Amino acid sequence: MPRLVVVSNRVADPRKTAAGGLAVALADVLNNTGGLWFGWSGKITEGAAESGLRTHQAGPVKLVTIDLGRDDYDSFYMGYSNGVLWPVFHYRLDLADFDPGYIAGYRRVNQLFARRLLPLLRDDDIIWVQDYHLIPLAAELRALGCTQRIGFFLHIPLPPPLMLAAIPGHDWLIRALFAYDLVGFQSRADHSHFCSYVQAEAHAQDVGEGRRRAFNRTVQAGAFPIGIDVEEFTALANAPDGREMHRRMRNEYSRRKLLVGVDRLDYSKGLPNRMRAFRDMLQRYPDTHNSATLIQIASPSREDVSAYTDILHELESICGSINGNFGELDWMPVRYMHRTVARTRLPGLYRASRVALVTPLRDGMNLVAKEFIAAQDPQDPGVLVLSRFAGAAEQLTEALLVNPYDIEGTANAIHLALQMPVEERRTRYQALIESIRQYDVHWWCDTFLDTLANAEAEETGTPWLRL
Ligand code: GDG
Repeated sequence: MPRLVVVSNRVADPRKTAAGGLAVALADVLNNTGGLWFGWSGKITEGAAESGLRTHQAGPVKLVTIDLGRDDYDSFYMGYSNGVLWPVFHYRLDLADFDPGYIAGYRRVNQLFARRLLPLLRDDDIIWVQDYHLIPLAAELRALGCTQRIGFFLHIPLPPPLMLAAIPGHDWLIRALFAYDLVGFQSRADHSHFCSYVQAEAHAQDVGEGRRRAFNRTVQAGAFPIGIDVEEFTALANAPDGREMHRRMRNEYSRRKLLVGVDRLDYSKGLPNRMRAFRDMLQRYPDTHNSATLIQIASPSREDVSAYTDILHELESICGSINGNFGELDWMPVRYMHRTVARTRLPGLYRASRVALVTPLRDGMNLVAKEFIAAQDPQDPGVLVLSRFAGAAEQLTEALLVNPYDIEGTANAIHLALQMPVEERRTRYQALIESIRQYDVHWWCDTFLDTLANAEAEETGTPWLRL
């Protein structure tokens, strides 16, 4: 059995719970398979490029991390990854900062990762690289002579070709994907953007079975929608913390229907639009006054990026005005918390809620949508209001799908969700839970790794042209 080597920007102890979709999914995978997890320690130190590796055994998983220098952090992490790729890949060209200095740092850190990882590899390892920070990693590893199977999974969306083409050096970036044996996307839409891009910009040939040939290389690509560990999440809902949270929420809100939103505080998650839709619903449907409360958890994320400070202020201001305009002595329409809630308590909160609002403007997948359904009581399930722009909308078609830019339409859908009779809630829930069970995190991992193991190997002797 080959060893699995996962490489991602950040590494987390898989035995501890984490806030963040990627960390949660990878912890599930590695806890089951064991192996090596390589990435950045999260520490910034002087002379980092020469400093030692930090190694830590966490159950079946060996964690190996490196530090970054201040310049690398600024240009690789803050600059290119989160100032260029994150906004553009989420269709926010207006928020991108195309500083020409960033790309050198991005390249330098990917080279550093390759140099430090290579001596740790065994001949029959399978390497699985995660997400947008590390797109050129396989090309850098290949340039150092690495011949192992390497797969890549993009957790965030891939935008349509013309939007991608706004990134200076976009051709370099996409060409780097051809150093992988398999490239996975969250949705069919993302995969089709990749196919149209490589056809339009690189005249790629479709050589069958999901394979595309360009730049003298062939790569296999496809959609592998990520899922959750349904069993683990259901067990959390029934564990003492989950039950206690459920009981407390039910007691506290016994006279009211609860709506819930749980997101990292990020502009892609559409939080201000969600609040506007909730306010619009309160305005147009007086029956909801005193009878509906929205709990919004916005867990802190990348606080050193200015776009995040802006969204924080915008959100605080809308929530304040909703409570100021509609609140009563004994009713606050919105309870907004800018903090992380313990993972063990989330299922209880989801289960006590009649409606979940998952309304990103763009999202690779969105695991909260799946967690909410997994936590429901099958006899009295809540309703999922889901943005059509979340990758999850391709699978979860029995949710109430909304366009989060359409405030009035979203407000109507929230009202409909609050009024939905139990029979319809059960029917929708059944379809949703079946899909979530079938395409869970184990399906995601097994399908990706099987496809990677069986991907047709590149002809031996094809030299990898340096990027
Ligand atoms: C990326 C893509 C894709 C959130 N707040 C708290 C908390 N969370 C947990 C949730 C869930 C996870 O974080 C968030 O999942 P998302 O899917 O929304 O992910 P992103 O962090 O944006 O991650 C995304 C994902 O990768 C996986 O591929 O789905 O599209 O953007 O698990 O429960 N957890 C705790 N406290 C919080 O306050 N404990």
